[in-house]
Amino acid sequence: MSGNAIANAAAVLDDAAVKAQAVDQFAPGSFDLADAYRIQRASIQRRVARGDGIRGIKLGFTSRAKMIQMGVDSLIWGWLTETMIEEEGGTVDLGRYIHPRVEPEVCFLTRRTIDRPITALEAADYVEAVAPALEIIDSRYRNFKFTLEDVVADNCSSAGLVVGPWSRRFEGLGNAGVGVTVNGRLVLSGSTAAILGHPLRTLVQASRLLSSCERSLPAGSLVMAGAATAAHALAPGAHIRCDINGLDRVEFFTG
Ligand code: OOG
Repeated sequence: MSGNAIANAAAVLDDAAVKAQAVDQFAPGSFDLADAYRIQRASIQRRVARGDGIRGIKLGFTSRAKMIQMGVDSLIWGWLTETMIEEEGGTVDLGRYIHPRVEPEVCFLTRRTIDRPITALEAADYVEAVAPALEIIDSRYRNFKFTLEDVVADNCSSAGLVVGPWSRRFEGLGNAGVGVTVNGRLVLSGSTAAILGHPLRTLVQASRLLSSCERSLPAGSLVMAGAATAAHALAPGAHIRCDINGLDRVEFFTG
């Protein structure tokens, strides 16, 4: 794909996000996965040029539940920026989203620069703290329908994130119960074991993915490990709360 075509596709997706207006999927076979990551990078550069800052990365499709819900079967990654961070306990204005969905996640704060592939044994040493988190995904494609290449180009549907209190309680993280309630009613439940068997493994995967495209992640970055369950559609006037056993809770309201 030419540099121009990459820039054009990035502009289409970035405009869709800014205007909160869905766009059509790209024609099948328009670009391959390597080009999809180039489009993703170009769209993030547009955000950065507007003054947004990179805060970390997210992994996607780290659980079977997510792969099945979206019909995609490869692990993907995208960027998290400053303006995506919503206030914990605050009200999220759904007006800036197209068709937002929420999913329960584990968020890591990194302690060391990740600049090479790391092993599972090393992963804990790269973590400063862990927090329960809620990701708000919002595909820029009409009807939330996409191919693997489409969703990668669209920065893996990254749109918002709400991060709960940080802690260093890693003991039960490999198999902690996860529950999401909407207005007090349980809508999603599962275990952190659904995330690659143990959420810490996402750091291993992240380090490999970053190395394969010659990128590194500075200490102090956020790493969202991917949803433990399928995603749930958001509507205004709701109180969303996620509890992860052994960690704290994280919540927000929708307006
Ligand atoms: C793509 C993003 C997947 C996750 O946690 O697995 C994702 C999507 O489902 O729109 O964020």
